[in-house]
Amino acid sequence: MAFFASLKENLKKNLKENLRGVKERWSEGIASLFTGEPFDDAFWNELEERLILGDVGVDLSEAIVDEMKHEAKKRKVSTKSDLKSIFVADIAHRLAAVEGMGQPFSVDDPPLVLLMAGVNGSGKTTSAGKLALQFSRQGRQVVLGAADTFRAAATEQLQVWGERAGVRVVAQKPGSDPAAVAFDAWQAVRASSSDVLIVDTAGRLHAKHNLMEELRKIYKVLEREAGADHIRTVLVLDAVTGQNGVAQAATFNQIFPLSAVILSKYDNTAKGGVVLPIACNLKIPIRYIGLGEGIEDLSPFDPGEFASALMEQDETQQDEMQQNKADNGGAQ
Ligand SMILES: Nc1nc2c(ncn2[C@@H]2O[C@H](COP(=O)(O)OP(=O)(O)O)[C@@H](O)[C@H]2O)c(=O)[nH]1
Ligand SMILES: [Mg+2]
Repeated sequence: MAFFASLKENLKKNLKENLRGVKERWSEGIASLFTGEPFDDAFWNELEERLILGDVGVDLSEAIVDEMKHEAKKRKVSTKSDLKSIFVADIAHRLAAVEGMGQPFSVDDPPLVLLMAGVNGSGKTTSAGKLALQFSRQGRQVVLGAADTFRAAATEQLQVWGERAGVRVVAQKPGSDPAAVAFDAWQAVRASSSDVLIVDTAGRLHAKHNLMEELRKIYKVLEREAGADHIRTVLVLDAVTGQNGVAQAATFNQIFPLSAVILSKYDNTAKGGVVLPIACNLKIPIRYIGLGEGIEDLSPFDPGEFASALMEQDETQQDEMQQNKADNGGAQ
C-alpha cells in the first residue's frame, strides 16, 4: 500500500505541473474506454490501439485483447464497465506471473553484489543510494563502488549518497578503469566482511558497442570474484522511456542476464507501459519503483497497484480537468 499511497500523494502534489505530463501517460483514455454502452468490435480495436500507443507493443497488445475477448465470452460479460476489472486483473496477472516480480533483493546468502546499468540520467546513482539505505536499515553492511569514472562529478555524487545512507564508498580518480574500481570495491567488501556491494556505472547507450563491452568487463570481474550466484544485474529505466526501453532491456540482457528492472521517476510521468513487454516477453521482473528524488523514494513494485493505477490515473485526469475548469471559471 505504501507504493500506492505515495503514488497518489505524488500525483496530487504535482496536479498542476502534471497537466502536460498527463497527455503522455500510457493509460491516457484507457479508463474512459470502459464506460457506457455494450462493447463492440470498435471497442476492441480502440483498446488495442491505445495499448500500442502506450508502448505495450503490438504482439502483447493483441494478446491482451484476445485474452479479454475470451474471458468476456466465457463469463458472459456484456458491459464495458464489467470488462474493466477483467482488464486490470489480466495486466496484474501477466506481470505477477514473472518470477521475482515486485520482490526486493534478499541478502539471504551474502555477499550480494548489485551491478547498476542503464542509459545516462536514468537514475542509476540515485537508485544505488536509495538501495544502500534500505539494506543498511536492514542492519546490513553496505559498500558502494563508484565505477562511473567518466566524470569527477559522478564519484562526488555517489559519495553524497554514501553519506546520506551512512555507507562506505570505494572510488578511484576520474578516468580510472571502471572494472578496476569494481575489483577494489569487491576487495573492500571482502576485507570488511560486508553483506552488500552496489556498483554504480556510467550511463551508456545500448547501441554503443565499446561501452557495452566495458560493462561486460565489469561484470566479468565481479563474476570471477564473487561468483555469478551472488550477482544481480539491475537495469534502471526512466518511466518516461517508450518502446526504446524494450530495445535497451534486450541489449543489456544480452550482455548479462538482467535480474531486475527499477522503474525510476514514476512520480514524474506515470507512463511506464513499456514494463509490460519487458516483463512479459523478456521475463525480467520489475522489482522496485522510484517515486521521487529523495533517499526514501524507492518502493517494491506492486503489479496489482500498477494495474489499478491505470484507472486511478484517469480519475486524476478528471480531477485535473475539473480543477482546470474551476481555474478558468475563476479567471473569467
Ligand atoms: N522525480 C524523480 N527523479 C529521479 C528519480 N530517480 C532519479 N531521479 C533524478 O534523475 C536525475 C538523474 O539521476 P541519476 O541518479 O544521476 O542518473 P544516472 O545518470 O543514471 O546515475 C537526477 O536529477 C535525479 O534526482 C525518481 O524516482 N524520481
Ligand atoms: Mg550516475
